[in-house]
Amino acid sequence: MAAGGDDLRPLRLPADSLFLGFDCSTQSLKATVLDADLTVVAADSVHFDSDLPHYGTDGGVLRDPAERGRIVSPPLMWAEALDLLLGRFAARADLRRVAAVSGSAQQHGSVYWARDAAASLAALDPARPLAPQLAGALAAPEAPVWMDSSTAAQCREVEAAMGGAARLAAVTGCRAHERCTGPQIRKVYQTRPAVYDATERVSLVSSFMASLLIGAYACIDETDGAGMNLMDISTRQLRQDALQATAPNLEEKIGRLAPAHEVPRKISPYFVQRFQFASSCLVVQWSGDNPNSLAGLTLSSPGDLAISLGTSDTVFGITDSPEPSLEGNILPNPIDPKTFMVMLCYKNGSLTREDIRNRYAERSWDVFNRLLEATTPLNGGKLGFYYKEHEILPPLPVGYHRYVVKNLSSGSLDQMVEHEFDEFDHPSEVRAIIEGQFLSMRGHAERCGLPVPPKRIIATGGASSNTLILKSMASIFGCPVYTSQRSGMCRAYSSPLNNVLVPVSINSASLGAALRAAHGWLCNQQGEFVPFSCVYSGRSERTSLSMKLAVPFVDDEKNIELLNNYTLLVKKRLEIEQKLIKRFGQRE
Ligand code: ADP
Ligand code: XUL
Repeated sequence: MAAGGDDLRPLRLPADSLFLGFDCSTQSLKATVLDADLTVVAADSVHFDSDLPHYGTDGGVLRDPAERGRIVSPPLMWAEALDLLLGRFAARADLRRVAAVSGSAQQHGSVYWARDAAASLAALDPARPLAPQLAGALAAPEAPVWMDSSTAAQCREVEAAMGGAARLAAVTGCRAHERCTGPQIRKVYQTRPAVYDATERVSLVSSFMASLLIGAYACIDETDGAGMNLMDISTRQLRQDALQATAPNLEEKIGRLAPAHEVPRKISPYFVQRFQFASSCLVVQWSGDNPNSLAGLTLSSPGDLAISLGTSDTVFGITDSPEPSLEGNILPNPIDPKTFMVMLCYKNGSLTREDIRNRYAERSWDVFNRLLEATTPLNGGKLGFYYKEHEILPPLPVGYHRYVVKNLSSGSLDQMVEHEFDEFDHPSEVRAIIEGQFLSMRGHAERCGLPVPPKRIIATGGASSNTLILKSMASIFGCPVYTSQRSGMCRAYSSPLNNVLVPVSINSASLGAALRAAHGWLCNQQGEFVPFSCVYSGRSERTSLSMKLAVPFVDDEKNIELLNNYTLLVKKRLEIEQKLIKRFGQRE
């Protein structure tokens, strides 16, 4: 077996093989295909709202008008998206070449399988689409997703039973956040006991999708499993006390947890017959979208910080000595069993930026960017706190709050004062949301022990295509910002187009899943775990994995002075957050 380290020579992947990675995120199902040289040869996506309008989702989710904060998605929509995307690939390419498949999915969401669902999964008819065959296999037609914030009562109960929020965070990797799967399951048990009783197995979105592919219940992987408040972060096993604090008979409903690199099974006959996969095609454990992004960005240096600007905004890095906190999440690193991933998650990401764009910038990113450029860094002390959704960090309900901070030039927090404001001029609103989000990320990242200032930031997610947004990120964090190649040309691999370059957009989570598929294939071939870098080492510069510098950071006098002023604004912002929590918040 190869030893660890970056100078590893890559292990050979079979010539002509392909590796398929999915990302079942909040708004879409995306897929990336890599060849044996790790070049992206195809990418595609199904957008839930527009491609599957019959599910009636908005941004991929359904909001319950009868219960504030209850946000769900239909699992059958994800199954139908899988069918649709594979149908498109099968029409263009020879899926027999796919040696392994893996995937990524939004974290925390829970799917409730009915009794005997395993039998339905094993007996799918390849002549018929997937979704209608699964309708009877679900104990509930809807899955609560990560955006749900209706479990505050269950969070308090679980924390109390586990000896408090800090202890729960120390043993499971995070306190009980509303989106965590344990409190979500407890709510189903308490409020819909018939659904809970009828449930044979609870899957996360990741293991639900893997179950479809293997035609049996797939294990929850240890990385995504850390977002449940049920797994011991040190032993990576379910904890009896946490299971008991959540719901009865839960252990059998969750099943065994497995490492992210485990190769559970071969692809099921349904996919072999319907889409012509080889029956030898391996299905590698699916995991969460943030862990897969970590893999796709090949994040391996503790000085690097990744910031994902998707539906949620997340900030993450790696460490070998994680410090549990009340704000962040600690997860096992999906590609290195010896280290951990530390992550912050914001619910007000892209959809809230879009709301400000729609209100103040004519619904256009071009206008938004023009307004951003028309304002100066620091925004004249204007600070915005925009919560279109009930926020996780800080825990605050829906509401927009605006302040103007005076005396920033005094250089002292004591002399700075703030005044509440109703609404800023349009350009200032635009700068206030962008600067506000990054000031918050910097302040909270520092409190969770993430590297601040980082050596560099690697930005990903939909909004990372906006260089002006990244420019603000670089000034506030005081470091250069890199992006993975978000888009580029790839060789078409269907026969009439062979070797013709076609444009694709590359998503880091599905790219990470495709790399994890290749890694799982190698682990299976070697009969043991091999370091993840064996997949890409020595060839990342030549492939779709290479990073490019999006915004440099020059540490001249002007930029350092600006950075120092941002440091003061970070402190002021955290102070105002505390005041807002006292006024509106529901938690300590
Ligand atoms: P997810 O994977 O969570 O479904 P994505 O990472 O695909 O989401 O990001 C989608 C978001 O990207 C959209 O909601 C949109 O607001 C944002 N986005 C796309 N282009 C831009 C842009 N030029 N500037 C800012 N945000 C953008
Ligand atoms: C992470 C989280 C979100 C989802 C959305 O804890 O809840 O980032 O994974 O994709």
